[in-house]
Amino acid sequence: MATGLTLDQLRLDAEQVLRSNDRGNWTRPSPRLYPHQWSWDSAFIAIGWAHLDPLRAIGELRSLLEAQWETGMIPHIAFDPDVDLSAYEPGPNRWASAGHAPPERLTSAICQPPVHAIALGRIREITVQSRPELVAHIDEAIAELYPKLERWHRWLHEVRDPDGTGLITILHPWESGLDNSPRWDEPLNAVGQSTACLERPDLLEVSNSDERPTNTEYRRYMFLLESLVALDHDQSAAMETHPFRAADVFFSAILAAADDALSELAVIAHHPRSAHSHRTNAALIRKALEHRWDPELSACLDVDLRTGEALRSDTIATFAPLISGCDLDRSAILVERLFGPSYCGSPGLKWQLPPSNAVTSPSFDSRAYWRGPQWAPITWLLWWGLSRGGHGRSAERLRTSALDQLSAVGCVEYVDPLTGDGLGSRSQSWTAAVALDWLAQESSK
Ligand code: 9WN
Repeated sequence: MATGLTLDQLRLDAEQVLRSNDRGNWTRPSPRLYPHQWSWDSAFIAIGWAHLDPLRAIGELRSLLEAQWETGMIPHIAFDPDVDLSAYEPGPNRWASAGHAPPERLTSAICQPPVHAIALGRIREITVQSRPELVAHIDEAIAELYPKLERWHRWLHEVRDPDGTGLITILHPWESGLDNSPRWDEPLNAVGQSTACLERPDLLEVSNSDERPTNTEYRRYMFLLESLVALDHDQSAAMETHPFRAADVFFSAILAAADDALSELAVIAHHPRSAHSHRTNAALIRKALEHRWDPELSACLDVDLRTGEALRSDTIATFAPLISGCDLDRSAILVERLFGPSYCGSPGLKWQLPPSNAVTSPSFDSRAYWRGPQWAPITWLLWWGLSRGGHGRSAERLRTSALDQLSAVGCVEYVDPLTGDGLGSRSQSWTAAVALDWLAQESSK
């Protein structure tokens, strides 16, 4: 593991991580733990590639979109048929997605947060700054990819929010990307457990199984997968009857920011009249997030759609409005909370970076995956949201602390906020990608 790197060494290290996980036109999230293509990982990874090779960055998104379903959904995993399929579970056979996935493609059957349009916009920005001679090529690629991203967003708005509430429903904690976050404890505990043989190749790759979700959580994840397979992935049926349905504020906030990004891409892609509808969609989500605000907790709360109850946890999802964009009063409260004692300002933290769960929360566990550790792509989303919202100084605080941490621990998957230990995979592509993006800001200062 890299320790005590200078920023120049970190840049080389991050580049090496991307290059060693490169599979030609897509990138593994990590060499062994995640050997296939993951949806939101690829979006972050594309931002990293943009600093090395903008056309390769486009290739990353293009290859992911080749796995897009006819419906518009981008599956959360596009499986690599050349990898031994027992290397990652659940593999393609469990998802039974043939007939839905594009012909000859092996995919999962759920989705992940829609960071893709944000990534495409960022690739263009980076190219304008660093390789202006390539901007025309990027714009051609935007014209090619925009219709696919438009279908993806339309699917989310129409299928996962059929009543136009402004909040997107997720059908599996894996769709949130923050898998075993305490946000989902209550609805997940109400879900049955699969009795199928449980394969956990992931536990062979991490030094301590406590850093990964538990077997009970996995049995529930598998139960949900089996429920979706039993419906042959019929989304409208799942939206009525599936045993896990939650309105996800963090996912929705990312979609709002991505709708804004898509409105700018629409203009470049010669669809200027669509720009307005993307902005309208973003505004609808922002309004819905306002209604999800809990003044007592000063947090934006998810909803368990099976009970209609708010999910009262204090996790990183609290800060969803900083990503979607919100008014000044709300952002001032959230910035104060972000740097306050439950999050970055907790006195015990090694680096002042947001833990995935409030340090003051009873469910906080500094080593357990999404129940406490710090994750670089999440810090990146907050950094990007703060910069976009005009909170430049706060954004800069996150960026400099993140670079301090990365220089000390390298491009690991997640970090124990108390000890500063790097956890999970040692060569995580999205960590390397956001490191390259933050380092580029350093050189342009
Ligand atoms: C399940 C690849 C993915 C990330 C997720 C992260 C983890 C998978 C797993 O790894 O999830 O999708 O096997 O635990 O939670 O956010 O996209 O890096």
